[in-house]
Amino acid sequence: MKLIHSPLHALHDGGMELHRGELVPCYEMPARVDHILAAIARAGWAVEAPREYDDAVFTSVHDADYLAFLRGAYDAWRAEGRDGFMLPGAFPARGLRRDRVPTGLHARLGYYAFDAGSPIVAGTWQAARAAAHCALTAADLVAAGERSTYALCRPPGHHAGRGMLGGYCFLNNAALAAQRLRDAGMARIAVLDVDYHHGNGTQEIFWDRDDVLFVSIHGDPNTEYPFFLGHADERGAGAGEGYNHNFPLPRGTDWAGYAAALETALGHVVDYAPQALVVSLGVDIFEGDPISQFRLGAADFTRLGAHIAALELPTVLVQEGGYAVAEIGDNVASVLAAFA
Ligand code: Q9C
Ligand code: ZN
Repeated sequence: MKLIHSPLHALHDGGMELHRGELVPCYEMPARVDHILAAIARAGWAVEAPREYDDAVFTSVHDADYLAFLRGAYDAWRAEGRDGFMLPGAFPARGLRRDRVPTGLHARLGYYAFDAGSPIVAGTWQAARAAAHCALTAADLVAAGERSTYALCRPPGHHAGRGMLGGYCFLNNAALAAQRLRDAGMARIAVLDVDYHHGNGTQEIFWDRDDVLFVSIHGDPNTEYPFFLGHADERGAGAGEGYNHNFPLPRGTDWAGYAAALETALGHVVDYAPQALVVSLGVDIFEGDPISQFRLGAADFTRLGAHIAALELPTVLVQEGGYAVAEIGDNVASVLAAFA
């Protein structure tokens, strides 16, 4: 299996996030990657650099105006004499207009963001771009015949929608990988999202399509982030109806509860008979995760990897969340071991 990593991730070091009403240091920090790389080295696996892509490739899943905002946001912030990190404070919620993009920078930040937990800093665009390049490279390798690849993406991506950032995510790495596999001629792609948080961005992007199946197991959005998407009755629309499957599970779910949902979820993937699988691999389902509430132990990641690998599909694994920094490397490596 090939593993793709870019050191440019470190250019995104967010500072503070608003977490449950309190400003706290970002959980999504560069050290996460250091621990994953250390575990990869202990396993004796090599990492390689991503290929370069033109920014136009991002329009395959994102809106052009959103990309332009993201690319220029921090320069505009500097032009206003500011430094540090950018966080929004007001959003176009119900009753407010979303049919026009405001002109002011702070107004546009709120327009394109959906939470105050995803700071933009000077290097955010470059880091997000490099993460997306890792996912695209991992997809290109699988399209060229590689059985499985892993993209060590940071910042993560699955909360980013067509025109929306949030949940530490700016560019949707998994969606870009899935679309890349489609563009390489594979007719049907399945995305399996095992991150603790519902992959609202990926669901939105493929909502009305039958050529990309989205299956997600996650904390119940009644109480868990991102709160406003991820319920079981969300099945897709138009041509995409029946090609979206959500498995919200209660806080405290352990391997037994998780495995039951996983079996049904994997059944949907098998029934779809995809040419390739993209896995949004969040390891924040770990019992020690500081912002999540499932109870999977370290050994359960070996089981998770074995169940997914048993599909025997060409597979692109894309790193998403995981905030128990000391354990994140071992938990990721335990999943990858089934593919390596
Ligand atoms: N103000 C991923 O695991 N925390 N993202 C709440 C809201 C957001 C997690 C902040 C958690 C996002 C990729
Ligand atoms: Zn998550």
